[in-house]
Amino acid sequence: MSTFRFTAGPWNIHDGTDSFGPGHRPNYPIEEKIKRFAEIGLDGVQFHDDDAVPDMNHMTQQATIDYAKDVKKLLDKEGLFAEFVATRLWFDPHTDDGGFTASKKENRDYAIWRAKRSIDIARALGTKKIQLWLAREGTLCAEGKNHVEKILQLRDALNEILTYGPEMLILIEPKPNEPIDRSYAGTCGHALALGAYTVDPNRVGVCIESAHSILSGLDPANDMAFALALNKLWGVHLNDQNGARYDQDKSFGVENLRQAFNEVKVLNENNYGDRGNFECVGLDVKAMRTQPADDCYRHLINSKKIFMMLLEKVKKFDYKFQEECVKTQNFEKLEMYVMELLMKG
Ligand code: XLS
Ligand code: MG
Repeated sequence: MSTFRFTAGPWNIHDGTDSFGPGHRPNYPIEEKIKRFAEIGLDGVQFHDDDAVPDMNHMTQQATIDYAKDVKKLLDKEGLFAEFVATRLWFDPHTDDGGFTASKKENRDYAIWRAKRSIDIARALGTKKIQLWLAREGTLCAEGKNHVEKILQLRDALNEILTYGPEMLILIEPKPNEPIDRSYAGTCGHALALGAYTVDPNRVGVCIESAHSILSGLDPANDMAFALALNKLWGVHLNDQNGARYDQDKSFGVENLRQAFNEVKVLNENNYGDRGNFECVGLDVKAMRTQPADDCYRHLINSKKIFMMLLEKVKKFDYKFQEECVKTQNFEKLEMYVMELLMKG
């Protein structure tokens, strides 16, 4: 039986900005978010490198480390831990055309520099997890890059990161599209295959995000199972998504309840969470644009609550009954049992 630790990132509380309009809620300082995260019952915080050290591009290595150490103090004060640091390679002009796979060498060098600084920040925050959502590693123009060469460059970048941080673990967070339309590591399988060809395959795993699997046309619970089978599920980003649309980051379970049930089920069955702060339940959710400012943590509160409610259902799951159904191949019966389990009080 797993003990689940819940985490979220500062970006999960935002002003409501989307591609078509500005936000209408205030932008709260990180100090306040950290305090509120603790109040609503989260256990840890996830960071982009520049969530922790906003001006890192213009700071010396030592100043970056010192700044991150102060953030660690904020966490300690609230009794929270840092789950991971994610290198943000999609904001800076150097990353317009990709990070590790940018066309220009100077931009690829910038990406590696950022990844190394992320490791410095992770050390100061007390985490060994570097998360890579490879946002712009891919192409907008199919003929714009030599894809074979780029995929090898991606592997070489992983090697540089593994070498700079010999104690660090890399979690690739696969996503098939957006902000680019063709990603180089779009699925769990791509991410793990890339990791297998690095200098230290044992230190490359995945973080599976529900919405990203759905965007790939895959079942998130199945993706989690695949990674669990190979001992590579080192993080999850739970949320929800209404089909193959733009990335929605909806509250966990609000669109695909049965799928969400199966995500909780596969995590629980495989004792995900038993490795302490290392295995967290990340809630990568965003509030709707319409959400009032005075209740803008509601999506996180709801997502955790839905997870816990589904966990109760998971614990009631009758494995004997399942076995009977499997024996007689009566999957109609099993399916109805699951529906009743979910729909009855
Ligand atoms: C975006 C990603 C992002 C990562 C962190 O689609 O989910 O939020 O989780 O870099
Ligand atoms: Mg995510």
